[in-house]
Amino acid sequence: MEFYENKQEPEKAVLVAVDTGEYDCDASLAELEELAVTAGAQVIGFLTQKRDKPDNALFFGSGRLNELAEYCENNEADTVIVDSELSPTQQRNMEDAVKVRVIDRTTLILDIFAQRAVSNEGKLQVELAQLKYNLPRLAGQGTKLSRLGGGIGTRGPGETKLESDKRHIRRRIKSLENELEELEKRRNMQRARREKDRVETVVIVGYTNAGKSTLMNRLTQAGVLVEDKLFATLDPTSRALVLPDGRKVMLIDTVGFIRRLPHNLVEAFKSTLEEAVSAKLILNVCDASDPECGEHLEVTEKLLEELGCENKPIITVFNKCDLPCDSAGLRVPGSVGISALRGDGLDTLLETIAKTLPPSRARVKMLIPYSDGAAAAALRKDGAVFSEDYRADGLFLDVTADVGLIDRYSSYCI
Ligand SMILES: Nc1nc2c(ncn2[C@@H]2O[C@H](COP(=O)(O)OP(=O)(O)OP(=O)(O)O)[C@@H](O)[C@H]2O)c(=O)[nH]1
Ligand SMILES: [Mg+2]
Repeated sequence: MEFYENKQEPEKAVLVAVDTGEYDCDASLAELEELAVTAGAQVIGFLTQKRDKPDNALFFGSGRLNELAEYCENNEADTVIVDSELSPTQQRNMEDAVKVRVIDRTTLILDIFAQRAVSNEGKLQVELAQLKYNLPRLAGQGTKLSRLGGGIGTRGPGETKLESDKRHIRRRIKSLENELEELEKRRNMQRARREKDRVETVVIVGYTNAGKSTLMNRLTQAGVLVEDKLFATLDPTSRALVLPDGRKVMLIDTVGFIRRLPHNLVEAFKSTLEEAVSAKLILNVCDASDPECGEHLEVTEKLLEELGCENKPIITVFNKCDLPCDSAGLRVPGSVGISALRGDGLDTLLETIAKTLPPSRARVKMLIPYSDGAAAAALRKDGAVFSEDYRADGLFLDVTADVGLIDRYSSYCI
C-alpha cells in the first residue's frame, strides 16, 4: 500500500509546452499549474518553445531539450509535466534526456481523478481510463525510471499498483468493463423509475471550479464537498428541489469539464455523464470572474454536443458575480447572473428554471367536495383518471394531470 503514499516533500515539477499558436499557451499553462498543484506538486519552473508542432521524437527541439535537462539537474526537479498528450516515443526520449519522470497532461488529470474517486463506480471508471491510457505506453517501460516508485501518474484506485503486465491489464480492463456495465444497468433502472414517477431532472454542468457544488448546496443543502481545487466532484449527487411554481424536480451535480479532457475519461465517465443527457434542463455554470470564462463556456457546450445534448434547453449561469467580472462581451440570451456563495440572484434563477422547464404532469390523489363540480369536470376532461370513488365526504380521484391544473386545485390533494 505504501506505493500510493505521498512523499513527505512535494514533488518538484517543471511545466513545459510547445506554443503552436493553436490556443493561448500561457492560459493553458496557468491551468496546468493549477492541475499540478491540485495533484500535490510544487511547480518550480516553466519552459516553452515556439514551434509549428511538437517534434515527433523529442517533443522539443534538441537544443531546448538539453536546456530542460540542465534546468532539471540544477534545480533538483523530480518531474516534468508536459501540457499536451505525449506519444510513447516522445515520453521515452524525453525521460532519457532529462533523467527525471516525464508525464503528460492526460496522465496528470487521470492522477487527480484517481486521488479523488470516492464511489465504487467512480473508482472503477478512473482505473479503466488509466489502464486504457497506459496499455499502449508500456512498451519499453520497466526501465529504471518507471521503477522509481510513487508520484504523480502512478497512483490508481485499483487494489494493486498500476500494472505493468500487458496480459494482466487486458484481463483487468475486460472485467472492469463488465462491472461498469452492471452498474450502468442499475443506473438506467433508477432513471427509468424516476421517469415513470415523472420526476423531472435538472442537471448542473460546467467547467471545473465554476461553483457547481456551491450552487447545489445553496439550493438543496446537499452538503457536497466544495473546494477551491480542480475536480472536487467526481460522483453525481442528486437532491429534490422545489421550484417557485410548486413543481418538484431532481437537481443533479456532476463532474466538471476541462479543455482537452482526456478522451478515455469521457468514455469511462459516459454513464455518469448520461445524467446530463437524460435531464430535462441543463444549467451551464461558469465562473464569470475568470478571464477565460468565454472559452470555458465553449468547452462545456462542445462536450455537451458530443454527448448529444444540443437540443435540450440550457440556461447559462454566470456565477461568482460578487467578484469583479469582465464578461461584458459574453451576452448570452436567457442567462442569469448569480453568486452561489452569497446567494444573490437565486430567486431569478429558480424562476428562470421554472419558466424554461417544459410543463410536466404529475399523479395525485384528491378528495373533491361535491360542491365543486367544476374541479371534478376539469380533472376528468384534461387528466387521466386511474380510479374514482364516491365517498361520504367527496369525490376521490387518483389522477394524472398537468401540474398547473393540479396546482389550481392543490387544496384538494391528499
Ligand atoms: N467568490 C465566489 N466564490 C465562489 C462562488 N461560488 C463558488 N465559489 C468558490 O469557488 C470554488 C469552487 O467551488 P465548487 O462549488 O467546489 O466548484 P465546482 O464547480 O463544484 O468544482 P469541481 O467539482 O471541482 O468541478 C470554491 O472555493 C467556492 O467557494 C461565488 O459565487 N463567489
Ligand atoms: Mg463540484
